[in-house]
Amino acid sequence: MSDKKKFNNNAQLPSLEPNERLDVREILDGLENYHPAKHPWHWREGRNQERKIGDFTYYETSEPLKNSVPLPGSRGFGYIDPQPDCVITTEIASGRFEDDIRRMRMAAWNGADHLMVIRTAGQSHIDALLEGTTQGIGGIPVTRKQCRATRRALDLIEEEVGRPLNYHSYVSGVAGPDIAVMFHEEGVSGVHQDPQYNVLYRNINGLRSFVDACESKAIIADGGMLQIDGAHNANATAMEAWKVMPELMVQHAINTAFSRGCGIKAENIALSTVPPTAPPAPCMRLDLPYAVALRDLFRDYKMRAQQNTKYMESETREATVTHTLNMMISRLTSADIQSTITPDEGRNVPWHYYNINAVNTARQALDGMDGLRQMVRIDRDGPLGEAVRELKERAVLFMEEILEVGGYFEAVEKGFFIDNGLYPERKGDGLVREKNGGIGSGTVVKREPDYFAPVSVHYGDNHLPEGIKNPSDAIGGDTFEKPEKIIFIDELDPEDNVNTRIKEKQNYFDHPNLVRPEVEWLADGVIVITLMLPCNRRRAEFAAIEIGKRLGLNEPTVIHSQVMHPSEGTLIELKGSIDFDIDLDKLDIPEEIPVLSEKEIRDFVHQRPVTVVAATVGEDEHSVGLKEILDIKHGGIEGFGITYHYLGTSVPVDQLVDAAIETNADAILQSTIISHDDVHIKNMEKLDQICRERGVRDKLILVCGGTQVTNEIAVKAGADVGFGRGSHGIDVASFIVKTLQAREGKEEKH
Ligand code: Z98
Repeated sequence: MSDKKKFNNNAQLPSLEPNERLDVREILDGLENYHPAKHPWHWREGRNQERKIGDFTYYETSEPLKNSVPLPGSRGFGYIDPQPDCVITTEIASGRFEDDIRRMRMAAWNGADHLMVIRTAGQSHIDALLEGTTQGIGGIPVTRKQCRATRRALDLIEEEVGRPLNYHSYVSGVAGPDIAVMFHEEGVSGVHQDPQYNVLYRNINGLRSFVDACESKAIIADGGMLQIDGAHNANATAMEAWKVMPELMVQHAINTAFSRGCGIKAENIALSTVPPTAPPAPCMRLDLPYAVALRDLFRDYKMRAQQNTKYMESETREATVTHTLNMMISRLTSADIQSTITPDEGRNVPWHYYNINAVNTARQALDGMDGLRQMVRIDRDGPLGEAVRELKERAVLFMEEILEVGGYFEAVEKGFFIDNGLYPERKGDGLVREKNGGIGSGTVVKREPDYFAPVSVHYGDNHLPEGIKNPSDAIGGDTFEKPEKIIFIDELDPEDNVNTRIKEKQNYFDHPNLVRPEVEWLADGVIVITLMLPCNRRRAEFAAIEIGKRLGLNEPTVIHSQVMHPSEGTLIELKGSIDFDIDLDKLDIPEEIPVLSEKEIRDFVHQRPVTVVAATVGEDEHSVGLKEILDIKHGGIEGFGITYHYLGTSVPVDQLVDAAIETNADAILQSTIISHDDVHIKNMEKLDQICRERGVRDKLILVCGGTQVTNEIAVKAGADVGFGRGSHGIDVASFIVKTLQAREGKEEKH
């Protein structure tokens, strides 16, 4: 019996329906009896093999998803969705776990399989587990209930997308080991754990941190979780991040060696690496040697390449370019995990749809660079080899000096770390942490000679009392072995919990037809508008706020402004919120005509040539709309191999029909751009009527278009289909092909 079946007892939920929102109430129902299976880290399946997807051969992909949202450009390739070989991470931080899980579902559909939740500000300083589902700031308070609910939701989501999902959070702070135990119990697959992080960034006593880390790491090892270290934080913290490259290597070395000593297997240890620079710095020349040097020194370990956010301002375009350059390095040096963060830190708001965009930037760039290393080789003979050697030397010298001064704690006390000098140069501006100072100093107690802990996973000496074989036998099995022994504490705060939040949003739960835009939380009402104002930046920002007020937005705030020219123009992105709902049931939504992929259309036309005649009819001299539908240059039907005869403008309807008969056409494309006195309707009726009179109505497909044409109007007037504003060649080509397929398929059967 699999672990999953054994522990899921009666708490199995029905599968998710792609066309229904995930209902957190179902996830919470019976949660106290739900025990997630152990979820060791999962790498994507089917890597390192050639794979044929659509018309192409790929070399760096993994198994496809069962359900996904393909990249928009896939339309040109038959909606293929190659999944890169590396795990893709998204970081999620709404502050409410019930909204986090909806983001996770979206991210999973867009190709993420590493869902990392950020913890609420300050949780590192709390010396015990938190309980309940309180709201957080910049992340969620990580608690058992929230973890269990998230894992339960992910169990459903992974079934929906057809790929296991790694759930990840942080084992740091003074409650580190408690959190590690809880994560093991609740099926967490990946964690950040690095005692140096506590020391440097959370000012937790060094000795306490390293002792705690031993216990945490033993538990992480037993859970088969993947561990990510914290070296990249030096990069994010240092003023001149590219100067701390040798130090980063030293930090990686300390945590990897320490983790191995605590029992974590090398394949479950990932280095957290970030390219240290970004444009306009000549980043490739600095970042590539760094990535190569890391792989030289840490061959046995996995590489988690994190998106560089240090130089990110509020412009998403800029962030996307930096991210893409980062992925060039990931492809050239082979990353095991590609991390993405919402490219929005500069706006200081968790815009979750940008989270998804970051995941898509990864999927797109990695797919696009598939197999790059077959054609491009790292040239170690030139400046790259030189830079790699130099970096490694600097790192080794740094480590030697740590040993010379008496070890890690002494080095930290002397301010060796986060110094902005390129080692061996020192600027003297490093972080100083006293050996005996910091939170939790003096709290480490030496174990008694007969120390005994009745648990199945433990670090260090454990003296078994006589007659006991396994330590946990002393208590009849521990919570790792008997999850039913876990004490589930529900809500401690009567006000601040998921139930009160659900009640506040009750209307949206009861009526899924009611929608309000959202960014962070369900129906928060937040929207963004883009404006170009012909003035300087400062005045544009104030003008934009005034525009927001007049539009009736609540709290209009400028989240991005970009100078196009000091006086000609400033581009502004303005956020604000609205407080009305749209009732989807009250909208008059015309039926959507599903469109075939470009490939399907081309393949059909290749087998069975298609000819059409086209014209703007009546007194109408406008040709632009129809040309867009026809010409190859504008994505018109010609591009799919369809032959067209264009008769021009102001063509009488009967001439169009004659031409169709003469050329033995399959379809007529009739356009009326300018219409008064319903002439567009009259033209369509006339077309149908003439075709009937000439006995060709059943043979010809009548396609009518124009600015005032809708499908409903056209069909009512006797056409087969109508295309209005915003229609493209593919819409028309798809309709023609589908109609021919339906007709000719039927004929064959007869
Ligand atoms: C990341 N975007 O790495 P608090 N431990 C380590 C960390 O790196 C972090 C934490 C703990 C980054 C996120 N990293 C930043 C080694 C955070 C978090 O104390 O809860 O913030 O710990 O994915």
